[in-house]
Amino acid sequence: VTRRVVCPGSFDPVTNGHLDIIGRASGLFDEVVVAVGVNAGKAGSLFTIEERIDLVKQASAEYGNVRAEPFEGLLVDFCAQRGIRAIMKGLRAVSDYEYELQMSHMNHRLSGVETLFVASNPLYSYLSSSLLKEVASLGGDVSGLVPDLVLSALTDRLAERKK
Ligand code: COD
Repeated sequence: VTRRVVCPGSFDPVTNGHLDIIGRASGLFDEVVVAVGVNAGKAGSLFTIEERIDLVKQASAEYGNVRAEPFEGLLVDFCAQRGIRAIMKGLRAVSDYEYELQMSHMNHRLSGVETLFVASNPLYSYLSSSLLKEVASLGGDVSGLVPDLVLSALTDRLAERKK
């Protein structure tokens, strides 16, 4: 059997924190499907769904067993449509835990899908896409927190927005 796992999120844009989890999933499973939320809760994303998927694809190309797909609606439906029985999530801090635990119970109740939690790499445990965007938009140096290709996409997009 091919063991597959889903790593879901908004990825607006993908950071080294996300990539740490994706890379670890890639080592544990035969295939990783990164599910990029079309709406994913947050109003006004900086990158379009196509751009977010493209950045994930490029940044995770080196792993060889990672693909990225858009998703809309319930995550459990995305998993069920593909016959995938596990979701992998990173836990950064206690603040992530409550909401993640709540979602994992709900998802399990809805479809029986299992959620696997891995402890975030301490190098990136304070990192979120929203904080990254805030710091970058105010002129802070975010190099080292995202891959170079994401850094240049971010720099370009923020410059366009200023015009
Ligand atoms: N280090 C390690 N892991 C990280 C880091 C970091 N620095 N940053 C993020 N992560 C991991 C976390 O596991 C996180 O959950 C994931 O990456 C994605 O992060 P984001 O911020 O891109 O995505 P979110 O939190 O906005 O994504 C939320 C979902 C889209 C997964 C969620 O809302 C969802 O499943 N929605 C679909 C609708 C649905 O099914 N709802 C019912 C849920 S019970």
